[in-house]
Amino acid sequence: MRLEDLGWDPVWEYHATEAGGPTRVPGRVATVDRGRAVVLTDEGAIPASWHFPVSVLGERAGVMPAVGDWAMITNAGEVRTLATLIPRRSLLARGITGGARVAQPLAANVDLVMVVTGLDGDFSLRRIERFLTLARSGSVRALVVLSKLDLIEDPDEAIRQARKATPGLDVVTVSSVTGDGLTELRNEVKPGQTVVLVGSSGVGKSTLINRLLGEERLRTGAVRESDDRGRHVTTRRELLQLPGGGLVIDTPGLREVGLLASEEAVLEVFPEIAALSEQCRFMDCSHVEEPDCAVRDAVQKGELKADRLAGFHRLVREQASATRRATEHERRAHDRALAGHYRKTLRASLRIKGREN
Ligand SMILES: Nc1nc2c(ncn2[C@@H]2O[C@H](COP(=O)(O)OP(=O)(O)OP(=O)(O)O)[C@@H](O)[C@H]2O)c(=O)[nH]1
Ligand SMILES: [Mg+2]
Ligand SMILES: [Zn+2]
Repeated sequence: MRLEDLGWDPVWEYHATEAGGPTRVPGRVATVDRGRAVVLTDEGAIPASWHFPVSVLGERAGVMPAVGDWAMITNAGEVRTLATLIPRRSLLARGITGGARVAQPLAANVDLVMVVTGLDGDFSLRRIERFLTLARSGSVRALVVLSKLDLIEDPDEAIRQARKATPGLDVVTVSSVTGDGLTELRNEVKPGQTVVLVGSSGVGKSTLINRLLGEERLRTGAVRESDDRGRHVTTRRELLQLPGGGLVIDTPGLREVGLLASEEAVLEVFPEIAALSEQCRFMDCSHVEEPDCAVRDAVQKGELKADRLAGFHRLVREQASATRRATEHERRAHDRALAGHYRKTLRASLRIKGREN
């Protein structure tokens, strides 16, 4: 493994020299679990332990390490550790644009966000919009990927709507089954650049990456027949190298949009649970039965009252059923309104530009 193939360049090198010394080597964080990370270095993939907060070179406050981070790790000893992170060029995080609570880091040093939506029964403009906020949170360029092209007879209307709702962005249609659009997608992952795929569970992110890798490396899973939703097959973010250069990050499908919004509202009422959930192994942990759940751990240790967690679950359930009651009709209306909103915003920004000139 050469560092250059992982996106290493003279600027990273400069920082690494500053943070370096004979006992540290640079590498790129490929996966992050609680207290453990896998770091890709020129000696290969190395497991390293970490403790929150991890220091960042030249910055006062430490952070949670994120997939995509460049890090200096100790170069000897039985247990290698993440010694320090090199300042990020970009960070995608959930919760920043919501103006809410704690931001959860999703991926660092990303050049492009691919927002993936299926052209099957799960197609939703609103969801595309929700995922675009992630790209905006990190000021990273976004690309809209409409997947499962083989499953729709006449995709034109959906494509037209998606283009209209995302002015200024490229929209690519692909099928992992027929291979349509894969070359175009592959060309978007330039050597040395890092692309992250985001989108709901079941839209085919891992399948796409397997196609780009040319092998079945990532686990994929069937969607529910009733509504084409996925079953959260991918459980953690992972950075992978594509043959021929370029890096991709696979991510677990975030919760469905409505739930995500209500979930955030619920978390505002339970700030201590919001803070704890940052340490759960899974980003979308529901604190019910997932392994390594920091919230349930806290209850067990007596740091959080069981009543509070029960109250939290009750409110989440209520919100979820309220979301389910929203009819298809309402969703359509919302999508139409959103398309209108985009048109207006675009017109307004054109007017502003016109005035400046
Ligand atoms: N027909 C068709 N099926 C696809 C396509 N891409 C993926 N699938 C299927 O969709 C299902 C879900 O695919 P995954 O790749 O696991 O979806 P994902 O987005 O990674 O889902 P999570 O990991 O749960 O977030 C699998 O059964 C895939 O075989 C496609 O282009 N066409
Ligand atoms: Mg997946
Ligand atoms: Zn949890």
